[in-house]
Amino acid sequence: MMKVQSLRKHKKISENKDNPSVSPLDKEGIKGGLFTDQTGGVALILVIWVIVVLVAIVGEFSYSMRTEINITRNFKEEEEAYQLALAGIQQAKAEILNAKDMSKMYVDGSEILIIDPEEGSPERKYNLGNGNYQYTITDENGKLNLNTATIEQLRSIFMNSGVESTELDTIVDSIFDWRDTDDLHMLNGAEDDYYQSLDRPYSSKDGPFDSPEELLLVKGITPGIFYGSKKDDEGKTFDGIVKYFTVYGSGVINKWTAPKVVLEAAFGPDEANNIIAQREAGQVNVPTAGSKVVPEFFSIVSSGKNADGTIKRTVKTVVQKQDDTLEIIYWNDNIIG
Ligand SMILES: [Ca+2]
Repeated sequence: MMKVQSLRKHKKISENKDNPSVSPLDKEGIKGGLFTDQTGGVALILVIWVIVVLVAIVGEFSYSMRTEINITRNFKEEEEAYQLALAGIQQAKAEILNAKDMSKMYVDGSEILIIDPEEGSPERKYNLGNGNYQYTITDENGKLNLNTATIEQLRSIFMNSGVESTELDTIVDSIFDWRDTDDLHMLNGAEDDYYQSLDRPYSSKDGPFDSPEELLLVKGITPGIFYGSKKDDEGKTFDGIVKYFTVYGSGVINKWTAPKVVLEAAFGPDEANNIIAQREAGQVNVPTAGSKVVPEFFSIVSSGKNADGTIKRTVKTVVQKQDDTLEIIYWNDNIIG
C-alpha cells in the first residue's frame, strides 16, 4: 500500500514537470520547499528580528553618542568655569596689591571686606565670555587662630554656630586632642584609638592644624557644622564655622575686620558690641590699643559659573602679602558648595 502511494506521488510530480501551466517558481518551490506558506513566515520573522536588532544597535549607538557629547560639553563647561574662577583669583590679587592703605580696611554692613576705603563696597561679580565669576576676600587676621584658641573661645564659636551644649564638650576636647602632641585623652576628647576604629581609619594629627578644613577630620565635626546647613533631619540649623577660623597670623584679632561671632569669642559679648558700634560710627581708622594688626594674610574664594549657572567651580587660596608681592601659601582647587 505504501509503495502504491509513493508511486502515485512520484507520478504526480512527473506530470507536473511536463505541464507548461506550472510556473518555474512553483516548480522550484515544490522541489526545494523554500516558498511554502510555512517557511515564508519563518523568513519574514527572521527579517523582522534582524530589523529589530539593527534598530536596537542604532538606538544604543545614538544614545552613547549623545552621552559622549554631553560628557564632552560638561567637561568643556567645567573647564571654562574653572578658568573663570582663576580669573576671579587674579582680580582679587590685583585688588589687594593696589590697595592704598591696608591699615584702613574694614567690613561694611554685609561683612564685605573693603580693602581700599576710597572705593567703597566693591562689586566682585563679573561676566566674562560665556559665564561669570564672583569672589570674596577675607582678612585672615579677623579670624580666630585654630592653633592658639582657648577652650572658652572655641566653645563660644561653636555655640554661636548652632552646636548644642551636649556636643560642645566632645568637639572642643577633640580639637585639643587633635593638636596636642600626646595621645592622652581629654575627658571628652579623641585620640588614635578612636580614629583607628573608624571605617576608614586614620591617625590623630598630634600637631598644629595646617588648614581649617582639617577640622572635618576631628571627632564630632560634621560637614553641616563646618560649612553650615539648613534644617537637617533633626531640625538643626548650623551657621558654619569655616569662616571664623584661620591657621595664619600671630593670633591677634583685627577688630575692624572680625565677624561679630569672632569678636564675642575673643573679647566677650559686651566688648564685641562696643567694637561693632565703633565700626558703625565710622571710626575704623583709629586702632584700639593693642589691636593694631598689619594685615598680612588674605583668603580668596572665587567661583566660576557657566552661562545658565548649572556648572560651578570654586577655588580657595590664601595669600601672604609682603611689601608689593603676594605669595600663595594655601591652594584648594575644588571647594564644595
Ligand atoms: Ca593628641
